[in-house]
Amino acid sequence: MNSSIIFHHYPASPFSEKVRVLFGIKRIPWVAVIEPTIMPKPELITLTGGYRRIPVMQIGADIYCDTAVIMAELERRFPDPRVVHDADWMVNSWADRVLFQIV
Ligand SMILES: N[C@@H](CCC(=O)N[C@@H](CS)C(=O)NCC(=O)O)C(=O)O
Repeated sequence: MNSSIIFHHYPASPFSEKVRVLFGIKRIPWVAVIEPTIMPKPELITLTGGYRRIPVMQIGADIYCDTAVIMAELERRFPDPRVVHDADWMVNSWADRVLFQIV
């Protein structure tokens, strides 16, 4: 069965923007659930089992937390065109953890 992608995010989330851009480049259809920007997030927490951050991707009964996990799954399911290459993961991690904190 081909379940649709439900993307839990909010418009101003920079982490979500990475995934929204990937959806666009790969022309992947998705639907949105707009989540609160700050706690409380009772529905999200219930869905994820405690993970509170945005974005979260839902495909059927599968829940993907963290943009690196989300992007890897999108590359696996939608390999054409390939956007994230092996060497990009290191840059992505550095940008998320080091550069993001500084800027
Ligand atoms: N490592 C996570 C970071 C996600 C993240 O920090 N998202 C922000 C919004 S852009 C958030 O939910 N912050 C609220 C919080 O930390 O409680 C990812 O790559 O998805």
